[in-house]
Amino acid sequence: MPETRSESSRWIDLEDQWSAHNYHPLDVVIARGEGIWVWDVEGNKYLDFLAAYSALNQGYGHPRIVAALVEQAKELALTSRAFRNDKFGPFCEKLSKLLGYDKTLMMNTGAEAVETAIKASRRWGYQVKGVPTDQAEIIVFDGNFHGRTTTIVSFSTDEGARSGYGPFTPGFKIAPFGDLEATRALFTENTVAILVEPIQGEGGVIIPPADFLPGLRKLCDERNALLICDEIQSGLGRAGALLAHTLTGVRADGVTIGKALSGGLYPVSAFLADDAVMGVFDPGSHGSTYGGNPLACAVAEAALDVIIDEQLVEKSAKLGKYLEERLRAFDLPIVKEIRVAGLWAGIELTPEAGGARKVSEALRGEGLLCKETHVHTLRLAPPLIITKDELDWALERIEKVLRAI
Ligand code: IF1
Repeated sequence: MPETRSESSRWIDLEDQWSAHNYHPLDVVIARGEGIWVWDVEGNKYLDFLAAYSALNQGYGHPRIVAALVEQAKELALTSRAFRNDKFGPFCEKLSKLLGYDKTLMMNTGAEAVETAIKASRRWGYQVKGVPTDQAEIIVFDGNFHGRTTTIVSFSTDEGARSGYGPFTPGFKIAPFGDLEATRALFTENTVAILVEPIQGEGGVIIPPADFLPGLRKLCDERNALLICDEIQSGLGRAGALLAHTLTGVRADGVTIGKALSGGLYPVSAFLADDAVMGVFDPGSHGSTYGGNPLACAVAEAALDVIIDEQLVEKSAKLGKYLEERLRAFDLPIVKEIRVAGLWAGIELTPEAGGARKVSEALRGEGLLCKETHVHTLRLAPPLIITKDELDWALERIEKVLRAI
């Protein structure tokens, strides 16, 4: 056995020597993925319960998405937006119609989609609402995670994500997540938008009160501001809907999506809004070399087709209810709170449990990969293609490990 251990440590040593230490990953060296399963360099098999933070809602190496990637790569991968191509327009139409907005602006990473939403909101504020130049304010929420650019971490409340990166971008106000009155109190005549995750992922699957998003919608309508929902993690089926915020009967003025938009094959993200907002962009005012390239569009088209054709949204909603039922039946003293939306769960442990990292480590030993967040919360987010039997297999191990803590 010592020989096979050296397999993993060889990779770990290389990573530690040659990569920046900007993560603290589990010491599992994955070599192959298929569906909900991955295999490490030693041949050990694991069920992935993180799904690359919901980028893998369709599972690893989905054949339809891989085929689309391979076929398109042979034809045409990147033209830049200096020219037109035969994939971009049709995909923008598909995505806009699927999510119900007039227009799409394609980017690559989630952070870029969020930056696009921030730029759109500020320009809308100046051009449409009439806010004095450079006075635009955007309300965000504590515990937010919208990416890691210097502007985005400017309004992060996570010291680990923002310390040492100043000077920070002004123009953001932070309200307590879920608190409508505190949000109302932060509004001024210069407020151009509210930027909110319908459910906070990194925060540990934090689900706001049922009246929160409808209340934000009402506030934005009353005070002439845009409601922007960041659905990069909560969207595309994870929370049991194409867009999680619509579960509360609300329609946002702008939406960011990413991650599962490409099924974990290629970085694709987008900002969607109606013409009244998207019209603030004119040629040369925003862009990206790879944004919306033909390969990205082909991959994302297949990724969306898989979500629709395999009814992953419905599956997430239905199996998510079963997941919640099973988790709540654990009834364990070390569990402080269980939060579930679709096939997305946060199990918050009591401080006495000593943190969720050891649970992630113990689960790895049971053949299940997942990740802790904010010290005490175990985050569960399997690919949405998981079957009930596979979910039972995972829940058996999760219960066993939690009972042993
Ligand atoms: C990491 C978690 C963190 C996101 C939402 C925008 C982005 C993300 C709601 C930016 C990205 C990723 C980033 C990754 C870990 C993961 C994550 F929430 F999913 F768990 F960090 F908080 N909006 N979330 O969740 O998208 O630019 O990364 O494509 O940075 O460690 P990106």
